Amino acid sequence: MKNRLEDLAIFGGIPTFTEKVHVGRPNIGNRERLHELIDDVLDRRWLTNNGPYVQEFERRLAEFIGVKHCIATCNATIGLEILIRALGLKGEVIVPSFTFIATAHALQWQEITPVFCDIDPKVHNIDPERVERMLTPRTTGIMGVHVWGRACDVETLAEIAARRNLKLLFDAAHAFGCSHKGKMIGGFGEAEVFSFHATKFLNSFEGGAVVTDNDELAAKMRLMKNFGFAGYDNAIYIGTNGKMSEVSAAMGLCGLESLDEFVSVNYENYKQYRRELKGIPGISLLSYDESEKCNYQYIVVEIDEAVTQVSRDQLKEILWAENVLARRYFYPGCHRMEPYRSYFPHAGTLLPETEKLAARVLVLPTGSAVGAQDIPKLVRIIRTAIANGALVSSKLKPRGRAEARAR
Ligand code: T4K
Repeated sequence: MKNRLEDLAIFGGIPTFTEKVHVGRPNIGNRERLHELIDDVLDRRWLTNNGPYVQEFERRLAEFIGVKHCIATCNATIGLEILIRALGLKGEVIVPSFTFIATAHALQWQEITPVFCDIDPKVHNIDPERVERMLTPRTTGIMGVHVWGRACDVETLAEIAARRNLKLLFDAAHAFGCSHKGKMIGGFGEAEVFSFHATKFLNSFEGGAVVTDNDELAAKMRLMKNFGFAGYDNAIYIGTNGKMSEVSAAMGLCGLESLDEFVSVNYENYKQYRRELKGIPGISLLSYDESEKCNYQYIVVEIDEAVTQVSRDQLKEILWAENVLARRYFYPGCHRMEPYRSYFPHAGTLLPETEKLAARVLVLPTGSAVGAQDIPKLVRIIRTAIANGALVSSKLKPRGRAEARAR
């Protein structure tokens, strides 16, 4: 345990962890079961194109979420693109900037302008009160993102969408296994999109799914994910290749069997972080509503530099030196990345809460690759750095300037 400043690796101490500790280390279920399923796939010689495991995965997901239709895709980004196209969105769509870049890119890829709306800083999600201010005659939809698996204010967004005749959809990439007022996320808006990327709570290596209760929309998306083919030799829509492979579905099915275990590991880690972080001035841990179903996949802390005196970026550097690869999701905000920063150079003036949060937030490692013994060691690094905040900051600042000069 590191109690003294000189013990910190950034000041010459030995790194706490010999191997890198990642945010987003994949949850891997029962390997033997996975090998069995993969053997089946190979024996069947049916590797993709709506194979039996994809169909089973879709059935199980729809049942789990309580929706009529689930369309598995090769990843969530393509799932979003297909949904956006199938809904006929055009012109402008309101989205938060505090999200992974894929949310905005899925729109821009189809030449639809993502109009970035600020967030409610208490919940990190799109602020419905600000949505209305961003609407123009070109607006065709609102895309909420359930950041960290915590639901958006779906009721208010639905009310605005209905009143203004807009389509409402959700990027639920983080929210598989989470509920809102007792109803599973996946059942809100016109449709929702999950990600089963390796780093997600449930993974299928790469993968995603669009879920909806709308029969017509579902039928359209099924065609669109398979080039628009309505049968042999007959494409009836413009389509793309959004198919999930059988091996991915096998991984997803395997993960579903271990879901309770994944939640319980994440929940225990979350509680342990909460205990360990308690009382560190200027550090607040994002909390989950335990009366809802939650995947506890993200351990998110906010750093109030006025109190800690160490900035979020300095803390990140300190942790990286200890081999803890904490991440600044979603710094700097989509509006500060290309092409959006060139298109809308002043967008930040309308996104004050996004900008503040993007400068404060740090995501810490969790999941089944993080052991109970790791968390106290990791938090001790933070505690030691902040206990000596002013000194740490002054020691790191000149280094920052020297590095900047070297660049
Ligand atoms: N919407 C939202 C709100 C999202 O967060 C995302 C994806 C999407 C849409 C799009 O979903 P997909 O199209 O990907 O299905 C990572 C993930 O790649 C990305 O899926 C995820 N969000 C985002 C939040 O995180 P990066 O660029 O940070 O990935 P990377 O390569 O830096 O990996 C993150 C950490 O995970 C690293 O420390 C290494 C570790 N890792 C990663 C992989 C792939 C592993 O330990 N093993 C692995 O196999 O985006």
